[in-house]
Amino acid sequence: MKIILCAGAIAIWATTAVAHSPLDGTTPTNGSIVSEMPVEVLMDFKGDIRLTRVTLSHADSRAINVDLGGQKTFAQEFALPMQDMGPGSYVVEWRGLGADGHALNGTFNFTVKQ
Ligand SMILES: [Cu+2]
Repeated sequence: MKIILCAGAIAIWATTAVAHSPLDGTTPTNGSIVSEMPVEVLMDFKGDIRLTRVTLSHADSRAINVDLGGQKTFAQEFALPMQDMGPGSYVVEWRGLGADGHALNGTFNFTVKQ
């Protein structure tokens, strides 16, 4: 009985997290191909969030931490500095805390042309 209750609780939590779908848009947009590496990536959320960790990875190199500027307040829009690691595919992975206390996370990617 206890196990069934736990599974139910996890299912509800997962549904809630997905329902938030917190990221409204990014620049560059998810999956886009750009001609050169952007100096900054813009992230626009549907509600206030506090980013706790953002990493940038490229090809086979190790993910690097993106500077969050020591932000301590909740906001809806972020401009985060990027590092040019050459042409190819980049993945931005982010983690944060929603204003209601839920942990949120996601990824988006873009490709810099050869
Ligand atoms: Cu929530």
